[in-house]
Amino acid sequence: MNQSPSTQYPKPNTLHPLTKTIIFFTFFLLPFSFLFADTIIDSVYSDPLLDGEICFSQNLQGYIINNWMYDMFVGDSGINIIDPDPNSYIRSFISFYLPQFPQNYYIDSVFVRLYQYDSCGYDASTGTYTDFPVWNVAGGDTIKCIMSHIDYGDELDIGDWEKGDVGNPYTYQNNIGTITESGIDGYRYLDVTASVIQDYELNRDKTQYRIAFQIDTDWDYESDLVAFYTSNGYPPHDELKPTLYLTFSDEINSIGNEEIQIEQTLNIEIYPNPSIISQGRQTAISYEISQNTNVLLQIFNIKGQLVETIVNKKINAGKYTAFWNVSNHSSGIYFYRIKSGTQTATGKCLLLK
Ligand SMILES: [Ca+2]
Ligand SMILES: [Ca+2]
Ligand SMILES: [Ca+2]
Repeated sequence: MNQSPSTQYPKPNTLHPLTKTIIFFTFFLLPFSFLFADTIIDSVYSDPLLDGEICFSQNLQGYIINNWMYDMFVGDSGINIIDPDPNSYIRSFISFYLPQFPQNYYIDSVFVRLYQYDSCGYDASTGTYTDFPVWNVAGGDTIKCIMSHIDYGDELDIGDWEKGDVGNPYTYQNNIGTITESGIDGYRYLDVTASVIQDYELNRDKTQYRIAFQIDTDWDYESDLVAFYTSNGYPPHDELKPTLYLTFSDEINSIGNEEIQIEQTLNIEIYPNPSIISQGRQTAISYEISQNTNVLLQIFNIKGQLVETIVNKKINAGKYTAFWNVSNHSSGIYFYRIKSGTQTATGKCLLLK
């Protein structure tokens, strides 16, 4: 089986340029010594042979496998797409070959990125079309498109339809997260760190997912769909292809929340968090202090060099939001450190341009 297109380990400043600026901030706080850890970032496209979808056809009362396509549909077809095959419903599958694990490194974070280029939905209660699926069924207010962590092997076959369902032995974990709940076209991200760690531990060469709605069809004879691009060559833009972003660190304390030991006394929130896209060129760091004090908020690069001081002043107790304009900064790992009196908290972000 072919190896995925990119398995080398570019340093952050050589990461493939992307058209948008995206920032991930980790939820957890890290010891400041982590600033001096060595970090590897790898980006891997999904495997074109394993991108695809399975449609359950109402007319045939059987399954149709579609791969080698340039899109992945999730939802139901209604009568608009496959006439006269009403309400056939579709689940999509995606697969990434995992790069060789770099020696003496540990997984820091892994994100899946998909590009959602279309969606449509019909609201039977109002008789109107929207740009996102509408499920007029009991519980239909839940229109999240979810991903499950599965093993569907080296090819997509009809036996994979239920991989992702509770109780299927090839389902590692159903509903690992929401990949989209919006009709807005654009990138979608999901933190799959735990899933990829599990795949490495099982000596799997792939990390695989099923994408589905929690409701297969609403039987309103209208299409309710969301569509993502695959790796199959159209459109020919790498930045639109499904991509897995992996970061490895040589510091063991970068793995997972439970191994992080730090006295967390400041209340800090970061926007966007890892599952939200930063559409603009600045990001917000919110913090709350309980007493009047000096606050120092600074950004550092991977070498531990000061990049920018965001806040340095005495402020009253309360909740504040500081903004970091990233338009002049290159791709890579950055760290923020906030000091309030004797208290210090440190976090990490991944900037992709
Ligand atoms: Ca509908
Ligand atoms: Ca299979
Ligand atoms: Ca429908």
